[in-house]
Amino acid sequence: MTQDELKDAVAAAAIDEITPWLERDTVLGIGTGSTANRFIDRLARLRDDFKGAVASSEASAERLRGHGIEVFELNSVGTVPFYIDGADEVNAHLHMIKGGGAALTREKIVAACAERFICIADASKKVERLGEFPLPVEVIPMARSYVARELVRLGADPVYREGVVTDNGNQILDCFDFMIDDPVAMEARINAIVGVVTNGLFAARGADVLLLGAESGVTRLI
Ligand code: ABF
Repeated sequence: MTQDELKDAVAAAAIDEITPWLERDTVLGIGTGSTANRFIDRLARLRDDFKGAVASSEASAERLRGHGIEVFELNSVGTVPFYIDGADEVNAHLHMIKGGGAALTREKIVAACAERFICIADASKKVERLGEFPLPVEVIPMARSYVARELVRLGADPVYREGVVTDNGNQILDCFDFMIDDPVAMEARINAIVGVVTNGLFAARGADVLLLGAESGVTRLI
């Protein structure tokens, strides 16, 4: 199977996971990226079975609307029963690195408001230790150099993602050569640097369910 077929398989598994719980007033939290896009495309077939969605990026919001799915502001919704999103890396504790698509802050906000976070990923994303994928950190533009120096003190090699402005008008530093032994502690430590909006470690609030696609089929990990 190709990586795209694996992404499609986990998107289908996520549809099966949520379908029994959909009600007319259900608003779903929807993530960003190519795996989430496949989920959105499949969700379109169920659009009359639920109320709508909150999206973690403008790109996903546009895709949802394109399928006739109503998109709501998170502030008008409160909590969502499910947040379905991909990841760049995920470990056995269902801690993740996310934000390769620069949507990490909105993803973390919607995840915080979700009763259940369903992570959908192909097997290439599963790792023993987080950090091979460069950890993204969203920063307030005027703080970029200061935050970069603080990240060096933590052992990272931060690189400015040039030309990228987040949906919140901020910038991204990607931390290379930064293997992470304690994701919960490191998430808090980076977030405590003045000028950091958030970082791509999703550990304090990890996933509740991981649907992992491999040649042998989709495995459900909790
Ligand atoms: C989002 O999309 C991100 O947090 C992560 O960066 C990315 C995963 O993308 P893909 O599904 O395209 O691999 O979920």
